Amino acid sequence: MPSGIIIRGIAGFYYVAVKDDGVYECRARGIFRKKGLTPLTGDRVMISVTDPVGKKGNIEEITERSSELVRPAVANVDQVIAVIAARSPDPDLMLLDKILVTAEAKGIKAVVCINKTDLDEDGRRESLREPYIKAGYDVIETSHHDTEGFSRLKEALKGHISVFAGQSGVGKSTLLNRIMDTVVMKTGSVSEKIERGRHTTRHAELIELPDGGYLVDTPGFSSFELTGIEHDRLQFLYPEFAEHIQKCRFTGCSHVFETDCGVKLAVDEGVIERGRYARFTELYRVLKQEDEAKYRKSGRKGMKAND
Ligand SMILES: Nc1nc2c(ncn2[C@@H]2O[C@H](COP(=O)(O)OP(=O)(O)OP(=O)(O)O)[C@@H](O)[C@H]2O)c(=O)[nH]1
Ligand SMILES: [Mg+2]
Ligand SMILES: [Zn+2]
Repeated sequence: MPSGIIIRGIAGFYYVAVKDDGVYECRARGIFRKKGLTPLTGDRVMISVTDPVGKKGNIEEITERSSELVRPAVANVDQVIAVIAARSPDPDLMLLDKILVTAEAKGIKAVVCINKTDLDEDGRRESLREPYIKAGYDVIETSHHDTEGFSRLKEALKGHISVFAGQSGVGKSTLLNRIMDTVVMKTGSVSEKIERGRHTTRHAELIELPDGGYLVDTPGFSSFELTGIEHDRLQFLYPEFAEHIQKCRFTGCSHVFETDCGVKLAVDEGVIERGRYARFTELYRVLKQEDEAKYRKSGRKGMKAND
């Protein structure tokens, strides 16, 4: 039975790329629906061919997913490229951190890409870059004129299933088109997008890259909520906190309310960047409130202090 990967799903049809044999238009077997399982773009599947000439078939089996993203709805992504622009639009670092936290929570490698460096006249990219390098992320700087950063990006994409994520207008689709050397995705100026009131990029699709690997371009978002992450867990999704947590005086330290905190000390010493930490505390408070609301709803009382 041929195996392949779902590169696109539209209205109940799944397009399955089979190595050296092109793309099959497939239906999913009813058995998946009964199991409450919906095939996702990115799923590795086994298909039975019903029409070899017209390239049609049925999805018979879905291989267990290594990851599952909701926005975009894609399975088996193993790398998130979080794209920000040095300028136009101004970087939304809270959004960037939420993307990174989400990737960490799902065990997906994350890379930061600072695009539009050609617009960076006052060296802003340096202060953008530093906190994330300190945090242990690979940071790649690009612009549509640059070649060095662009080759680093292509190298980073090789062999992975990656997604581009980030604000609208940072240049994700422009980067993808340049990688593919053709217009795969529509691009547009920020003002055009606002005028039309919609994004240029729509449904999730795996684009097979010339050097191997797949890339999913996603429509930019202006807001993005962390879901399914408990406030206690947030600290573990900041890689740069790890070595300082053990220096906290109190067990179960939240690194927000306590004194003698290893994380706070590292912030004061400049080892952890203050902005990253400030956004952590902001996210922590939001998640804590949500968790407390959930507890109240489920009728459980008496959460411990700092819990
Ligand atoms: N100056 C400059 N402009 C760029 C660069 N890359 C892209 N642009 C422009 O930025 C605008 C937005 O680019 P897109 O590629 O559509 O941005 P996007 O991130 O795909 O946006 P969404 O699909 O809405 O999320 C376009 O007008 C591009 O020409 C760059 O490196 N430098
Ligand atoms: Mg786009
Ligand atoms: Zn602490």
